[in-house]
Amino acid sequence: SNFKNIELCHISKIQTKMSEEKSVILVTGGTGLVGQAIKTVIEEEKQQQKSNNETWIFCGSKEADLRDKAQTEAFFEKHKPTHVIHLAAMVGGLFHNMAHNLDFFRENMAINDNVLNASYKNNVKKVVSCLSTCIFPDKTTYPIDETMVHNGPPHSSNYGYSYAKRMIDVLNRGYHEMHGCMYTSVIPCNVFGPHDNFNLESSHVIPALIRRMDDAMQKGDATFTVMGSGKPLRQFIYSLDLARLFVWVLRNYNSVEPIVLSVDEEDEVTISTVAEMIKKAHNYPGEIVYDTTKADGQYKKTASNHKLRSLYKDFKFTPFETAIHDTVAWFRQNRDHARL
Ligand code: NAP
Ligand code: GFB
Repeated sequence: SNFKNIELCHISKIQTKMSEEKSVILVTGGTGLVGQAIKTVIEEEKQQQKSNNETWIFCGSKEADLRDKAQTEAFFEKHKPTHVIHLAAMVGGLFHNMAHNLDFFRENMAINDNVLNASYKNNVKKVVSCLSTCIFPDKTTYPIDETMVHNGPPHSSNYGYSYAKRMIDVLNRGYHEMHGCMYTSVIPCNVFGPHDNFNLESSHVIPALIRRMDDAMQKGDATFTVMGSGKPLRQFIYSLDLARLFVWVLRNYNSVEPIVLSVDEEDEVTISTVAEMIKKAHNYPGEIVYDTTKADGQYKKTASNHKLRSLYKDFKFTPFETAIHDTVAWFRQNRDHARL
């Protein structure tokens, strides 16, 4: 209980502090699924006149290729952010990771080292970076929690991405210990929503199923193939819910220790359940079949959100079926300029 008191009193002090001073918040990876959701949430705040003296900058690789140290430093010197939400990464689903583990490791190692070093050199007050529940040890007890990040090797399918992400936590500790920096990280479960990546080679399961079922509807296919057995279990968070939690972490959470941002353990669903929900949302008349020659990946990676719930008690997640419906609707309305 005294942990909570210390954290909460610390939280309230920081909250008033940030809102009084002028802040420039840089969102790296601002053009992606999570970045665009944060943009939507911030724009909603501005409409409700909750806007305080915060300037938000959302950048993608066109503004600066963050794998390149010189471009990263020039970009930070130009914008002089006081706070950074660091999302930029090479990101992909199971099959993309399996095919490119070395690239996932090298690209993300370069991006992460450049962004945190440029933040330090520009006296950024706080950086919130992004890990993932898929980077935890493959052999583990459940539920997984924040203390278990380094307790053993990750699943073989995405070791490149996983080790690069774990090094963010190592860098955060190093900058905090050596220079007193407030660099922290969040650990989301699987994310989905508008502006997702719907490309068939690199996408995650939900955007892949949404896009492929829309193709099947247009072609009038009598069957639809889900890869793998459909048995693996996942927790899915709607991107707009994650965005609200990210903004809360930026303004209120001040510990170097990572914090899991996930739906509850009991909200875990099978891939089959997801496929059936997407079928319902598309109103697809055909039959779902499973191609078990394709990999299942990790069977489960059940994470506990107990720490989040103890610090942010009344947060309400969007019901999963509603979020799926809204994402299918968004895709069908925006297919012609979505990332295919
Ligand atoms: P995304 O939609 O693929 O967006 C990736 C973002 O990173 C884009 O804005 C992209 O810019 C930018 N980026 C990639 N390479 C870059 C480079 N070399 N230089 C500068 N920017 C670069 O990914 P996302 O799903 O929003 O992921 C955001 C964060 O959440 C990532 O750190 C990811 O690891 C984490 N995460 C995602 C999930 C999930 O299920 N999606 C789950 C857990 C954690 P361009 O648009 O210019 O390419
Ligand atoms: O989202 P996903 O690709 O990645 O989900 P992970 C993979 C699961 O969905 C496997 C099944 O069980 C697949 O067999 N699946 C069914 C499909 N049909 C499809 C399809 O058309 N496309 C895809 N992609 N999957 C990732 C990590 O694991 O989790 C990444 O590899 C990342 O590093 C991400 O962190 C959050 O959830 O298995």
